[in-house]
Amino acid sequence: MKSNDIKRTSGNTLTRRSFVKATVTAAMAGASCDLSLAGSSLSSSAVQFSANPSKPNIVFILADDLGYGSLNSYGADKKLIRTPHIDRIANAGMSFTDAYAPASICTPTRYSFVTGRYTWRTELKAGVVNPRDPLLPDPNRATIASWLKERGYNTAMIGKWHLGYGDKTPVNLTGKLSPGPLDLGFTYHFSVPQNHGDKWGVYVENDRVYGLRSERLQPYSKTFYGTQYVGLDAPQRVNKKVMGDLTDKSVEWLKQQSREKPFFLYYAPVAVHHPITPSNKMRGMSDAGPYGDFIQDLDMSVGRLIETLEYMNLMDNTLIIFTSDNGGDIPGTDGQRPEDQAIKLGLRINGDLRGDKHTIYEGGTRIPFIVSWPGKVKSGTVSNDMISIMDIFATVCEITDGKLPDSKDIAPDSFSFLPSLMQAENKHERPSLVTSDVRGRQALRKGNWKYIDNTSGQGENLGRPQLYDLVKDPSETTDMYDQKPEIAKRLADELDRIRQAQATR
Ligand SMILES: [Ca+2]
Repeated sequence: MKSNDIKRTSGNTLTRRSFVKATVTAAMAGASCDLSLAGSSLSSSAVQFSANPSKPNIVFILADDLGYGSLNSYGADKKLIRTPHIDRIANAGMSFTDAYAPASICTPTRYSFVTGRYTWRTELKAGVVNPRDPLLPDPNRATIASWLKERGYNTAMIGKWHLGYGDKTPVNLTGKLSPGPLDLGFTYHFSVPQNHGDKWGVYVENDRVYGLRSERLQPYSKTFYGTQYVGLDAPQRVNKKVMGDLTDKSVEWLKQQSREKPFFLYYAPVAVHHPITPSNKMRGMSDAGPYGDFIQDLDMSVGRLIETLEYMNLMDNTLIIFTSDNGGDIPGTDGQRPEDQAIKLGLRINGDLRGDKHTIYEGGTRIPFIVSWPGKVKSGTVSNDMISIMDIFATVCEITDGKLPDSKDIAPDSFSFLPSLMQAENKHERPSLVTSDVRGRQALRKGNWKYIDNTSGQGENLGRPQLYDLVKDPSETTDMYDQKPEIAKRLADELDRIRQAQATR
């Protein structure tokens, strides 16, 4: 990392430097800049930029359960896994050290991305949308897709959805799956409806099960999760081919785009969520077992999207964001799972962070977050600014309109990080951020501090609150709650205020 990348960031960054160094910078330092993406000019301030709204193409890639330490550019050992395509985006753009998923599980992160709103403001206070639950986002609420569609974008959601379909429980799987993504502003949709290996066992295209032949249901064998497949009369997904299928669909959709009309692709690959099913092509290619192979499948998919954009000469006007919906999963039950094998081989799935998917600790919610935008975002840079996946909506609003929406009903909890991308002098950073876990327990990060409330989404007491200094103690080893009661109180009060409010931006 270049020293000026540290200096330009604010206040407490020097104290964070050692932690950053251990992760993001390790791979950055050795990065070459022989990239067609590289080379850029900088706007001196966000204000200047905001006066010139633009409509870049936007490709948002949301990996599933990819941990903070699972890319070479975030410190993963190249002797174990290789992620050249994702690293290439990092080398060409900006990597964030302090980016967060809104929650340590799938659905809340995906809801917050689409709406720019905390999921716990809805009826879903904990857990995820189940396979036959209705659509979680309200079609009357603006989404990032409806926002962009109104501004002339072609919009597509391809990949894992996990936000439900229809308006009743249980949803009729053989009927019209509406309301759904098409009612939220996406003009094309092709999905794994719930999870990799889910009991639907099929794909959804737009508002129907893909290739549905009849209403016949013939349940058969068991999924990875132990439940029976529904047995829909439609082409069944083959797990090790799903990454390839979703990428094929994305490439196909990109090939229909042109320079005449901007586009927004929300691509949600199923890797590296269990079941761990690397493709035949990637099997055995990593040195971290099948889990490493599956990470490399993810990388290969990203490479295919980049290649397509390049062949179509669309790269120069395309903003790419790559991140993960929550931290890596460390099952740790019998030690036989591919994730466990990868850890035994030396892969530090979540880097130095404590905890994993489902938990309230940093390993559950802090995620790799990389943005490239040729000519706008300076290549090979690192930012320590605290941002959230939930902030993409407001950032996109500022890019397209030069300002945030007047109505706080739109993206109510979303803060634009465009000033961070532009390395602006006067940044309006988000003041604090709430994260949550599988049980709906919440934490508030503010500056160096993280307060864990330890009340579940249903109001159940899960233990006493905790307090960590994430700068001095990024691995959350020492609870400071007793030593710093006044800080704990201040953060607890702020968390209460955020819960009571309808919007925070
Ligand atoms: Ca996930």
